[in-house]
Amino acid sequence: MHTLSRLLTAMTLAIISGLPAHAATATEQPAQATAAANQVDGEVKKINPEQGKITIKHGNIPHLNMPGMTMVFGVKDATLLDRIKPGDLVKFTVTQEGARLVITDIQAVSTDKTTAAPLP
Ligand SMILES: [Cu+2]
Repeated sequence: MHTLSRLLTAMTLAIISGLPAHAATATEQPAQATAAANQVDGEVKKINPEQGKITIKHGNIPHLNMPGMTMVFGVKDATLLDRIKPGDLVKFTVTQEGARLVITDIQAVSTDKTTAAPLP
């Protein structure tokens, strides 16, 4: 009986610890020296210059182990937000600083969505 409940506890813990996939992979992934060279495709959804934040529908980010999704990023320098506007298709560079994902560079590639590859 004791053995069974201990086994169940261990299994439950294993399941729980595997749940927050996005957060877990973000913190467990070691920083890579090549991160700065990895450009990510995205579409600007929202810009918040006051808080230095930007919402991007981004494509796959292999070096952060992240599939495509819409999420909020911080920016290294608020002036990066001056060159883009919501609706822009962009290429950006993102690195991990502690628990935060920070965009260190971003540029609009085209506002013509018909010629761009569709995001997942
Ligand atoms: Cu994401």
